[in-house]
Amino acid sequence: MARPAVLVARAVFPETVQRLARHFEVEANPADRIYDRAELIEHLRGKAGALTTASERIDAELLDAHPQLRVVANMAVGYNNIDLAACSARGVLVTNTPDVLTETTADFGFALMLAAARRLSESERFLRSGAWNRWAYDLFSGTDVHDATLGILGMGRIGQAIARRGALGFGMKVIYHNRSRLDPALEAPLGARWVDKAALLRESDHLVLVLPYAPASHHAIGAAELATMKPTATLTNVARGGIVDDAALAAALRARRIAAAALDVFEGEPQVHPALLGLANVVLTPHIASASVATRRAMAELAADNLIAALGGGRPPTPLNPEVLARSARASGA
Ligand code: 8YV
Repeated sequence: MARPAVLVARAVFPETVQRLARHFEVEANPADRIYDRAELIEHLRGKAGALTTASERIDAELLDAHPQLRVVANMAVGYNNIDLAACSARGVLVTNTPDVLTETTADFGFALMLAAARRLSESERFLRSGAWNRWAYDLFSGTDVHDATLGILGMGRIGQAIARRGALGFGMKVIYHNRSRLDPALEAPLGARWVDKAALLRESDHLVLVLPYAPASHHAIGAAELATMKPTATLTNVARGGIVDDAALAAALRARRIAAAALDVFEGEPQVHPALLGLANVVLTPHIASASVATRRAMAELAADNLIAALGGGRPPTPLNPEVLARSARASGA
C-alpha cells in the first residue's frame, strides 16, 4: 500500500523530518520558505497530513481544496491559525503541542517581566551606546518585582507556571482572571486569588497575558484597560498578537500611562508597530518564548508523534478535536 504523503510546512529539526520519512512520503521545506496561501494550497496537493506552525493558516477554503487532508499537526500550543470548527466539520483531525513548552514559556514570560520592571534592555542599550559616564542615584531605577502583585490574565498551564515562579520564588502576591476559577487545591499553594478583570487591571503591579487568542480576546487590552492600570505597572504579553491593541499600548507607554511593557508577540507579526520600535520603555523579542533547544525539539517530536499515530490509525497524544477520532472509529466499525 502506498505510504501517506505529508507536508512539513516549515523547516524543523532534520532528525524530525528523517523520523517522519520512515513512515511517510515527506515533502519538507529545508529552505524555510514561508508559503503564501496559493503556495500552501499547491504544496498540500495529495497530502494526507501536514505539520504546521503558527505561520500557516488552515481554513475552510484550504480544506475544501484538499478533501484528502486528514491530519493537521500544529507545532504550537496555540492554534488560532487553524479553523478548528471547519476541520471538525470535515473530519480533519487537529493536534497541538501542549505541556512540553509550559515551563520554558513561563521562564521567558518571567524574564520579560523582570526585564521590563528593571529596565534591562533600555539600560543595556544606554551602556552600549557609550553614554554611561557616572553612577547616579536614579540611573535606570525601575520597579521591584519581589513582594509585588503579579496579575495573570489567562490562568492555564503557562499562567500557573508563571504564578508559581512569582509566588514561590519572588514572594509575589498572585491575582488572576480567567473565565473559570481554578480548583482551590491549585490556588492554595500559590496564594492565588481570582478577581474580575477590572480589579486585575487596577491592582496588578506586573500584569502578564497568557490567554489564547480568539475573537473574544481581540484587543482585551486596549486604551480603556490601560487607562485603569497603575502608572507604575508593567505589562507583559507572551500569548498572541492581537490580544493587545499595540497602537494603544504605544500611546500609553509614550504618555507614561504605564511604566513599561515587554512583548514577545505582535499584531501582524513579524511586522511590529512602528510606534513601539521608537520607545525606550518596551522590551521587544521576536516570538521566542518557547525557544529553548530542548523545548523546540520536544514540540517538533510531539507534532511528529501526533502525525504518526493519527495517520497510522492510532490515537494521537494531544488531539484538539478528538470527536473526529470517535467518528472515524465508528465509520470503520472499530
Ligand atoms: C511557537 C507559540 O513557537 O506554541 C505556541 O503557541 O506561540 C510558540 O511556542 C509558534 O507558535 C510557532 O508555531
